[in-house]
Amino acid sequence: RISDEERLFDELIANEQRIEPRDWMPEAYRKTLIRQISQHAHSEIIGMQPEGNWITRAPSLKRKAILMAKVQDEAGHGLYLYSAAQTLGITRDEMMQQLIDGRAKYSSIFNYPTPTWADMGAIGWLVDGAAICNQVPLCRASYGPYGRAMVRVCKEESFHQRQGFEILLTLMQGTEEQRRMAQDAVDRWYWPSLAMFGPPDDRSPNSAQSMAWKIKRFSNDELRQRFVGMLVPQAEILGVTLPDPELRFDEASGRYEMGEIDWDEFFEVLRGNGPCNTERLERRRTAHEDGAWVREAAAEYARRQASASAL
Ligand code: FAQ
Repeated sequence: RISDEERLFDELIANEQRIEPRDWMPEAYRKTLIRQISQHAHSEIIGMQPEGNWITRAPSLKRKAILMAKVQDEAGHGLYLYSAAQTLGITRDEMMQQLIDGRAKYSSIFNYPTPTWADMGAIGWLVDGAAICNQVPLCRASYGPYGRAMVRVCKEESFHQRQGFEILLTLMQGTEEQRRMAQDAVDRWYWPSLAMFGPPDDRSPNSAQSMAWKIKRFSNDELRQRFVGMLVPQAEILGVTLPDPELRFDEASGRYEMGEIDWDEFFEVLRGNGPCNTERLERRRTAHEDGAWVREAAAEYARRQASASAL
């Protein structure tokens, strides 16, 4: 027998209405959301590092100002998402501890290095492009605070994607060496950006339930298809080649056929064995420890303000 509360929850979901923090929800729904939203928040925070690597070396003052603004947006998205996760009953301290202990996941994509300036272009174009494809449907996620956070995040991501596209376009209109640098970055980021959407549908244990709860609206493979469909005409404008010789549009099925993603590599990265996993976590851990005095000072200041106003 299902309870009245559960019936109401099911009705809200069926009617495309939103679940809010104080509403009753199944424990598994709460857990799934904490998992996904905290992983998403961690991705934004760890995701600041690959691009942070180029802030001091951006090729002009203008490029530097833009890149700084983008990385700051990522910090903002992370904080926004941690706040959304906190409405589900987990504290920020717990989430941060899970991340720095290496118990939490964050997107595989941020474990790849950024050796050249063109990587800033490829990240904007491909990584933010994939993020938009994945996150626009999340604006309609059934959990209110998550869906609303996504609206603002997506607006900022589209600016990020345009700036990446524009970096690549500038390089592609430059010297032979600059064109080679742009193509090399696209070659290195293309496959990992496809893997951002997660494992194939038949190996995605969470998808069915998350779709039934209307957290996810499309499957991992459906979103990957959409992403490739977006990239193909843009790659043509850029003049870059997508590094998949098997990629072609199949008129009959209306789908893109593509080469096989290296799933062994993907799962290795998830297990902590990607090219930069250790470095990324170490950096976050050090930043957290170095920032301890700031958190303590802020907490002490808040305590004094509260006791002063109580007088
Ligand atoms: N990396 O059953 P599924 C950004 C895990 S965008 C690592 O399919 P689900 C913006 C998955 O967690 C990047 N782990 O799982 C930016 C699960 O493990 P668990 C962040 C992955 O949740 C741009 C297991 O595999 N975006 O940060 C990945 O239904 C530039 C089985 O998978 C989001 O987080 C992966 N790629 O679908 C920032 C979007 N894929 O938890 C800076 C929100 C899968 O059971 C610079 N998240 N896994 O132990 C989602 O939409 C979903 O969580 C998916 C995965 C689609 C990522």
